[in-house]
Amino acid sequence: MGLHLPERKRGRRVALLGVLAAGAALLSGCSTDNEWGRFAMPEQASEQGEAVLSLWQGAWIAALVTGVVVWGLIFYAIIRYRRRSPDEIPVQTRYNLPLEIFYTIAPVLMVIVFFTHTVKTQNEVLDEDRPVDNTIEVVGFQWSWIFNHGVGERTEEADEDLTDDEYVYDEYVFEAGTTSYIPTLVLPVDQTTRFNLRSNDVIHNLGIPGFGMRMDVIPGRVNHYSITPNKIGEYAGKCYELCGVAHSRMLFKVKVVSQEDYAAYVEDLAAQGRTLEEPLTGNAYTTTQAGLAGDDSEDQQGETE
Ligand SMILES: [Cu+2]
Repeated sequence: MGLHLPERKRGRRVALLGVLAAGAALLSGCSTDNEWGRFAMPEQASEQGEAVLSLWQGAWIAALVTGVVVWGLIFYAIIRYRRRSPDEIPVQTRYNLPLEIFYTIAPVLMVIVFFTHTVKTQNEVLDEDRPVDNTIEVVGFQWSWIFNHGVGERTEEADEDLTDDEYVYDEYVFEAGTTSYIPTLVLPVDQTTRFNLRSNDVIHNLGIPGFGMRMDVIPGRVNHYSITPNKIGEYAGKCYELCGVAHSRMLFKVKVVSQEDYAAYVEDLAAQGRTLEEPLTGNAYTTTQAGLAGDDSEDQQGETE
């Protein structure tokens, strides 16, 4: 080891104080009301999104404090130990056990802290025991979305091992998009809505930045997550998994409305005759509803598989 330590402790103390002051300034400027305080994450409109935002902010603050310490030490060493004469040879130091122990333990501690907070937030966001008020059967297909809102009697609770043909409501009303029509996902405020995610073709990903959530939509299995929106408003959503030539058109609008407006919306869909006993799936939709039957993308898909 060619390390040499500062000879005077005073300089180190000054550097440490500077780091603490910078950290304190950062923390005090951290608010969720502005983009800087959110570290560029969009404003969050759900309970789950707020948990994700806190993790994001904490991770940034920890990383910045670490960065300030490292940058501070680098510049301190550059200036304090610069070469002063052409023939100067620095003090040659071998081994520094306390320092070596420190820089082994410190990164391990950092990893433990990041890991613990990530797992904690993940468990909170993906909590299976949170009571579900509504279920929406989501189908991602090349290249849009279908949202089947469960209505009528709820026969059972969807469990963790949801299978592909298990539906908990006896009726569904649907909103469906096409590559040229962007569908709207309407959600009631302050209620927990569970998304059961299905795909008939390739992997898609249902993501809503305003809720801080996204999840893969994988053919042959049912992924799911729940969201409790807590702010009425309009948000954007899209497919986050490159899924084919019109992937970029897999957009959808998200509208969080009052519970009364949500009930009215669902009734309106029913009044339009968009009621089915089983949720509309991508295949049924592409062949019967959207007039995409002539689209040869399905055939190409079949050939490449
Ligand atoms: Cu997609």
